[in-house]
Amino acid sequence: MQIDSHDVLIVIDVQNDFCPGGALAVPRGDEVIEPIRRIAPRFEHIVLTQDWHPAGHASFASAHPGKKPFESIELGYGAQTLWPDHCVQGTRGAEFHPELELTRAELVLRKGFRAQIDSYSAFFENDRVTPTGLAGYLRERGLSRVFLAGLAYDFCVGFSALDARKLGFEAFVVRDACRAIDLNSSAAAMEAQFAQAGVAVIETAEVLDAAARADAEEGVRQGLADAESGKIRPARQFFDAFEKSRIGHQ
Ligand code: VGL
Ligand code: ZN
Repeated sequence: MQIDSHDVLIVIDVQNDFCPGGALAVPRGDEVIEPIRRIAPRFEHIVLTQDWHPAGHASFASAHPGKKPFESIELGYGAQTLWPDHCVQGTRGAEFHPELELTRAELVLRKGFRAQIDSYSAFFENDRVTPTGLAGYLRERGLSRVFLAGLAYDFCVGFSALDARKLGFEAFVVRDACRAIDLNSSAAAMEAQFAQAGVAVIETAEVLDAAARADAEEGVRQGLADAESGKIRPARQFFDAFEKSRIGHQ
């Protein structure tokens, strides 16, 4: 696998509320930051998503009297899990984790801003028909392979990967750069769907190995080009010159 200019790293929802101490903390959610920062330099293109709800959002248990977080209800578009209030627009909880520091990101895509519809996927809201605009953005820029990392593996990362496949993108989930909520075995259920949809599950090491190989190949190519243009002398030439000088001195 080679990472090239058609690839984009999409970092999903690495926000304070999904990290330890946050309103909807994903267990060990902050552990995604280090691997994401390690792979990020390998990508020419980076997109961040930001869960971005108005106060009183329909996915909040607090908006439904008598309901508690992690219960499920029926909304106009089907079943919806209810969550604690989280990622409310303009709050500290909705901000990116301060250590993420991906200042190179080219797009910050906000989702979940419609009061009556939740949006797990970065491509479609939970009614499964309202687009976020991301597919058009990627297509217009010629970005055809998406690499996904962040929070949560079994919700926003997972649904984004499945939708990417539906929309004709190649999709790779970088598993060790994600953490799961794992509500009612949702992580295993999501992995079964990955297999069906053709979502590849990979590890950061595979991204880094691919990039290291590409760097080494580029180094060799550059070395040969420099030798050919006379910019550097290949080792063989030095060796021959050395041998000659030795013979001359015998
Ligand atoms: C998410 C639940 C509610 C996520 C967002 O980012 O996975 N999960 N809102
Ligand atoms: Zn949310």
